[in-house]
This record gives sequence, C-alpha cells and structure tokens, in this order.
Amino acid sequence: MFRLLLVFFVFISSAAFSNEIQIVNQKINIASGVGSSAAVYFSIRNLSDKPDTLLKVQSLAAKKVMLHETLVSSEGVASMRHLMAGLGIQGGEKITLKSGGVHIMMMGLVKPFSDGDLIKIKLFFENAGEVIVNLVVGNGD
Ligand SMILES: [Cu+2]
Repeated sequence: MFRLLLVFFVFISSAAFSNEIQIVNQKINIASGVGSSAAVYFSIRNLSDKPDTLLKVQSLAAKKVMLHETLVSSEGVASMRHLMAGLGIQGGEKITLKSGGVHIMMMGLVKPFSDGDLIKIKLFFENAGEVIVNLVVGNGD
C-alpha cells in the first residue's frame, strides 16, 4: 500500500507545471524535404527573481532536438551553433527565441508534420525543472 501511494505521488509531481517559467507565443517553422527539420520559437519569461538556465530540450517528435544560435559572419554567411551550456535567463527577464537568433531545432522528424498536429517539447530548467511546451502545427505564421 505504501509503495502504491509513493508511485502515485511521483506521477503527480512530474506532471506539475512550473510557476516560475512562462512560455508564450510559440511558433513552429517546418522545412520540408528529405530528412526534414523544424525550427521552434517562443518567448520565455522568468517570473522568479532568481536566474535560471534552460539546459536542454527534448521531444518525441524528432530524433534530435537542440538549442541553436544563428551566427552571421562578416561576409553575411549564416551558420548555426549548438548552445551546449544552455540558455541563461535572469530573474524577471523575458527572452524571445526567433529566426536569426536563438531557436530550438528539431532534426529528423519521426513523421512529417501536418496541420493540426500537436507537438510537445519538454524543456529542462536548472531551477524550475521541467516545462512542457505545446505547439499546434499550422497555427503560427
Ligand atoms: Cu538551427
């Protein structure tokens, strides 16, 4: 009986949402073609007064999901870099992921996305823990 209660409690706590991190304006841009990928953008608001770090991202919808930053060379050539150390966010700060800046890259989509598909991305914050982002394909611009 004790074990049953314990398992139930773990399930409840892992399903809880963060009070410290708010995600708004989520969008997904799909690049079609062979080995298709998608870029995901949203704004992160840190509602706490302590700094936090987005350490990693995960999704069952793609083989690989990474935090990327777009860099433009002096010749105007754009390239992308994996943010290995994560993305820091100050207490009370709002960071906007956008095209040409920091974004989430989904590579090797498990199946092609179509309009109306619900995509879930799990964010892991150092302090706030897990935060789930829900995206509906075709809902952005
Ligand atoms: Cu990228």
